[in-house]
Amino acid sequence: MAIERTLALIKPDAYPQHKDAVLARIREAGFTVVQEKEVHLTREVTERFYEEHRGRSFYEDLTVWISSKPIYALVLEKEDAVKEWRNLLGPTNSEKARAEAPETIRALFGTDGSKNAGHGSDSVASAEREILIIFG
Ligand code: YYY
Ligand code: MG
Repeated sequence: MAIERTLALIKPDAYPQHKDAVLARIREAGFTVVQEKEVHLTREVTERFYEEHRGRSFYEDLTVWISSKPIYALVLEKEDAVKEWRNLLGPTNSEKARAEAPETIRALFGTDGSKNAGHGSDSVASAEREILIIFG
């Protein structure tokens, strides 16, 4: 395992109201916060961010929603950060998370199968791409 960086987003259903709770979990898990900021993404940037999902049934709703209001973005660093952050988030579907992983961020703060409180990069390569989009 190696020291990695990953991109975390606190999505509109969890930001700002659950920011402090999410940050507490990030600290408890031993991540270093390398960069952080509130950001209101444009629709265009959001579409680029999620371009792997272009054409899927949920793409429109997802990109409209993420660009609808400010969110909170963080670059997290830790050994095995990509996998560790996704483990903290839990399953993509918040209902599934509540059933299978009730202590996870999506279980606690997510809304449903689409609105799920947080984002985590799925690989080191994705993390590099996503960090560049959000932080330049
Ligand atoms: O990486 P992760 O966020 O866990 O899931 P993705 O498969 O990359 O999907 C991105 C985003 O899209 C997900 O967080 C919620 C939403 N979504 C959805 O609304 N409906 C689906 N069937 C799958 C994903
Ligand atoms: Mg993904």
